[in-house]
Amino acid sequence: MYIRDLMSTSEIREIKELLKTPKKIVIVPHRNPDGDAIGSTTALHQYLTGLGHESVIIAPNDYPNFLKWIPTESSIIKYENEVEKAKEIIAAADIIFTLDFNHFSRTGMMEEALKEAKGMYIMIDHHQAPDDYAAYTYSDTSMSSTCQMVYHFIEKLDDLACITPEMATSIYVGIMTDTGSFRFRSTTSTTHRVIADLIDRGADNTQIHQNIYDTNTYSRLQLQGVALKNLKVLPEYRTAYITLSQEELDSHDFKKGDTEGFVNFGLSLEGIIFAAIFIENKGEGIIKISLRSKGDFSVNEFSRAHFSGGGHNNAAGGKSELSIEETVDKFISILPTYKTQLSK
Ligand SMILES: [Mn+2]
Repeated sequence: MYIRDLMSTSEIREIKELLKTPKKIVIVPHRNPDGDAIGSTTALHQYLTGLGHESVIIAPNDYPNFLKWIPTESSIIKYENEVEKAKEIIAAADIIFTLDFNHFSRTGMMEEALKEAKGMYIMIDHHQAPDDYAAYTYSDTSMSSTCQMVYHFIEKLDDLACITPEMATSIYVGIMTDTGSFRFRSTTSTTHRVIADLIDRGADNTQIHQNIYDTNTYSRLQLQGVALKNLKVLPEYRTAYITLSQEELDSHDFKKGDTEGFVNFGLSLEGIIFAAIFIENKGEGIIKISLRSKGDFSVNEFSRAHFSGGGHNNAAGGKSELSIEETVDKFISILPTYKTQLSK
């Protein structure tokens, strides 16, 4: 497998040429889309529509309510709900953009339809170890977000003037959510320059922040209380973890997205550099795991090695088919192997 980091100028020229005539385009985010996935797909969708293309976003499944105000998101087709219609659109596409993921398996049940598609693939993504299915791969793991890459993609095509206030809003959302509001290491001076330009182009930063973060419900706040009560600290490994059982979720009217950000509570403790959350999902028969770290400790490698997942150096996901207690026991039993790295 070959990995190419950035698009060459000749590739950009080819893509520009390709987009000169109207095309049937499908844009696909990963399963369980987050702010970056919805922000990047809607921004690209608006851009391509503006150029005169026939563009459709098809998401594998639904996403949380706090994202349901982003410009043009209401037009997104959810594959899970409209399989036949979505399959037809995918099969007829000339170009398929895949955003914020780099392996078909990240689209769940959509994988098959994507594998059978005849259209040309263009990948824009910042996750590690991209697959090689795309004719054009714009992969850069140093990027804060796919949204920032969509901005640079439009910049490379010399079309920044096409960015409307709505597109600026979409792009802003993904950069803000994927950087923990501009505080993660991936936030560079360039990220801030992009953000400044988006504000100049009409993104209302205060309103966007409110729309995403000031959407708590009483039951979610109560669930947050349970998570904090369950927080355990392992000072010798500078590690903290949280568990949430299905029962605890059920008694707090749990909805998709309610536990978003909970994993970071542990990381806010002084001296803690590794945080985990274990969330029971009886429906899928698994424990969903989120991992976060500060500094050099790679939760991507940790998850790949032990919890069949992956992601970025400082943020990764994983899963376990053991019970929640067994999963936590396994987690704790692995930590001594990493003692040197964790005590650095
Ligand atoms: Mn992302």
